[in-house]
Amino acid sequence: MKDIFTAPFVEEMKKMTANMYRLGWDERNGGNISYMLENDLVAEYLDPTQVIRTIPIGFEAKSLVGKIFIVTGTGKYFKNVMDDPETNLGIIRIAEDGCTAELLWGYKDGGKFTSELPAHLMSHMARLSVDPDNRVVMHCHPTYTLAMNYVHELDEKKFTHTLWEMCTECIVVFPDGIGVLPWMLCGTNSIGEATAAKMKEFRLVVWGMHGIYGVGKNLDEAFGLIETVEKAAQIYMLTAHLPRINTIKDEELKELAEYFGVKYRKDFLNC
Ligand code: 2HA
Ligand code: ZN
Repeated sequence: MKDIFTAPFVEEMKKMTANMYRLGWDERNGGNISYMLENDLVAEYLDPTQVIRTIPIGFEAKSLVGKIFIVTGTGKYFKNVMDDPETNLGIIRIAEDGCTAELLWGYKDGGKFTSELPAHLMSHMARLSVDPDNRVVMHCHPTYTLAMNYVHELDEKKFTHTLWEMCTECIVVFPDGIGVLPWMLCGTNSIGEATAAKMKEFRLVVWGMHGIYGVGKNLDEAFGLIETVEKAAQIYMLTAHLPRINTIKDEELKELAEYFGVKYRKDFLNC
């Protein structure tokens, strides 16, 4: 058996959480990540018959039975993952009943997965139904995106359109746009269900006045989506109070999307 501390997925989670912490997107215990792992790869590092303990997940994740995820811990700080991954992360497998998580490694201090596990697992289920390659769900509190929530209408078309106008690459990176939820109580199955419903259509979902969710086939892809939104939101917040002299026009956004061959939300443009 190989040493779990050298596993590529543990290494990736350490680097990603440290990076996101340094960007200021994950203050205190803010943010959470779940990353679906290849069962065969996990078996090189952990004995899959050795379950440390079981933890109820609070709903039924039938289509994820047998799937293994590495997930950030509840109340844990992204800042601390690098130095102590075994306390701040856990590796769980969804048990046969679909309602229980079997802990295979981590949460060493008796802890458990993020309080946002419903939103994560329900989003995994929704994304897998439209994209079988999806593996990552990422949530964080990026500063400018959050700031923008207070001064911009929380309307999917308008929010996406404004961000598309802020950087030339935006419509190419997230042509499918951004889903937007109003403020809702976090940590609940209800916000999980609402997020998952949006995830059938979008790879990015803003939680009004809270943060953002991004998904992808790997950590880089989910991060890259959020990073691009955050950059555009930063440009917006740096310019929103100033007279706008120039903008990327709708015909130009269309030209970009067509040149790069991306399937974009035509109904989010005004032409
Ligand atoms: O886990 O970000 O949404 C802390 C949060 C809750
Ligand atoms: Zn949050």
